[in-house]
Formats: sequence, structure tokens, C-alpha cells
Amino acid sequence: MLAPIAFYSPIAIAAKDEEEARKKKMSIIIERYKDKVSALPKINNGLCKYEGFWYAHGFWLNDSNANFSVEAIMALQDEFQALPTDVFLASHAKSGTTWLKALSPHDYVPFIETESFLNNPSYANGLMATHMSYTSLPKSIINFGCRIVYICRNPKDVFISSWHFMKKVKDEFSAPMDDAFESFCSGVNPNGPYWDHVIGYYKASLERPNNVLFLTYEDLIKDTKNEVKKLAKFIGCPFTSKEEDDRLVQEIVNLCSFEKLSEVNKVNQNSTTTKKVLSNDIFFRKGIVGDSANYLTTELIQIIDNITKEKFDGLNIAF
Ligand code: PAP
Repeated sequence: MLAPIAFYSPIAIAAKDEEEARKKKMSIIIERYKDKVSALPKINNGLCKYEGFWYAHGFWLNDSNANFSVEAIMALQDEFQALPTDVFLASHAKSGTTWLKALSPHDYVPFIETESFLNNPSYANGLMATHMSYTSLPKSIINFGCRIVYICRNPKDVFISSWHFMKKVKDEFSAPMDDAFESFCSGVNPNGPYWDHVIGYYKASLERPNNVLFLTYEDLIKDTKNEVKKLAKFIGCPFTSKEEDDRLVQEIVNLCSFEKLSEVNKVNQNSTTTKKVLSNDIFFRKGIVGDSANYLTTELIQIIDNITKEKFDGLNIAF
């Protein structure tokens, strides 16, 4: 039988080489931090606790994907050098990063965690994303006063979105919803505890308002245009009044709507670049506020609401 044509194409070969190189670098990094990681507290679902937050470690899920692992974070802390002009889009997973990335004035916004395994990381891009906790950010990001845009989403929807995501990524790995709920509420989930993640960036936004902008997914849904203007101003690309009059802001909002983006990304799945380990459409599910009510019982909603009330007590974080 003939091999598929794509196998012989230079693009496919280059992508294969790049993937091999990525796996090799990943193995070297994982080996480098072996002793440090082996000393960390761990639980049997593949997470370990580092600087107060839970992260995957080693070859989590499968041998080709250790992205967002604790080793990636350690490597970034040792090697990543921010530039003072860099801007970072930060979030706990499933809080609206994909949307925020689309609304930002760059074609490609890489996650620094994923880039750390590449031989030619796109760090010179100027705009990057991260799911890291505020406390674990590479020091140069803080020392240079880089601008950080944090997007926060209500924990019930974050939980439901993450649960569906895990199911799509690897069905046999995902825990039953009740077990996953218990873990999430006790803070044991990738990037968790969710509440500490949010509080870290929220407090930074109060202490350093010129450096850290705190947005919510719910506000972005409610008044996308206004939030986009805030975002543009903060990252140093404000709209002129002519651009606002010319409906440019509204056009950007329309182009980045859930309907438009999820449609575009349905047909944009077979990228040859190894930068995309997962197909694009996995980042689009419903894109609404309050879908958790369709999955969580009144009792579970009460439990998570009580935790949120207690943890965010005295903080002006509303959804
Ligand atoms: P990540 O952590 O993997 O980067 P992230 O993009 O932060 O994921 O969050 C995914 C959520 O944003 C999904 O929510 P859902 O599961 O509740 O539906 C996804 O649908 C939603 N999302 C993605 N793009 C948009 C958009 N343009 N508008 C609104 N919501 C969006």
C-alpha cells in the first residue's frame, strides 16, 4: 500500500522533525528537574503541589504531552527572560483565555509553558499567555513591571468547562463528575486551588493597577465592547475615537464572537504545526454564563458558593 502523500511533503517532514525535537527537549527538562519534582507532595491523579498550587508532572496523560507541567514552570523560572514591553494574558484554565487571545491585536498568542519545550520558542512575540499562578511567575515579569491581563470566571462554570475538556482530551483519564467536583473544591486540580489563583492576581491588580488588569468572563459577555476598549487601552493600543465611530470595535467583537470563532476553528484543525498539540475546536464548547446550573445539583451549587463566599470575603470579586 502506498504511504499517504502528506507523509512525503516537506511540511510534514519538518513538522515531524520539530515534534521529535520538542519531545527530546521535554525529556531533557523532565530529567533535569527529576530530583526537585520527586520531593514534591503528590496525589495519585498525576498532580504535584509546587509553591502552593497543583500542576501535572512528567509525561502527564501521554508521552507526547507534558505541557503545563511543573517542569515547564521550573524551566521558565530558571530560563525565561521577559522584556519590559511584554504583555501576558493570565488565567486559571477554562476562564476565557482563547477569547481574550482572539480579542488581542496579535495573530498568535503562545502559552509560555508550551513554548518552553520548543527549540525556537516564540517569546519575542510581545504578547504571551500563561496559566501559572501569580506567585510562580518568572521573576523578570514582575521585576520589569510587565503588563498582565488576568481573566477570571465564576468557579462553577470553570469546573464544568474543565470537566468537559478533560473528557474530550482523554475520556478514560477524566474522573466521574462527583469525584472531580470534590477535588476541585479541595483545590486539587491543574492550576488549583482556583480561589488562590484568582486572589493572587486580584491582589496584584490592587497593588499594581498600572501593571495588572483584572477582567471577568462575565463582564466580557455582558459588555464585550467596553471590556475590549479597556483591554486595548491597557496594553497600549487604544482605539481612536474615529475607530470607535467607524464601528471598528464592534467589528472586532463580532469577529471574535463564540459563533464566529467556533465555526472558523471547526475547519482549522489539521494544522501541521506542532505548536498545536490539541485540535482547535476543543477550546469551544458553549461559551455562555451559567451552564454549570445544567449539571450541578442545588446542593453542589450551595457547597461551591459557600467556599467562594468564604474565600473571596472582603474582596470585590463579583460574577
Ligand atoms: P484554556 O484554559 O484551555 O485556554 P479557555 O479558553 O480559557 O480554555 O476556556 C474555554 C472556555 O471559553 C470554554 O467555555 P465552555 O466550556 O463553558 O463553553 C469555551 O467555550 C469558552 N470560549 C472560547 N471562545 C469563546 C468566545 N469567543 N466567546 C465566549 N466564550 C468562549
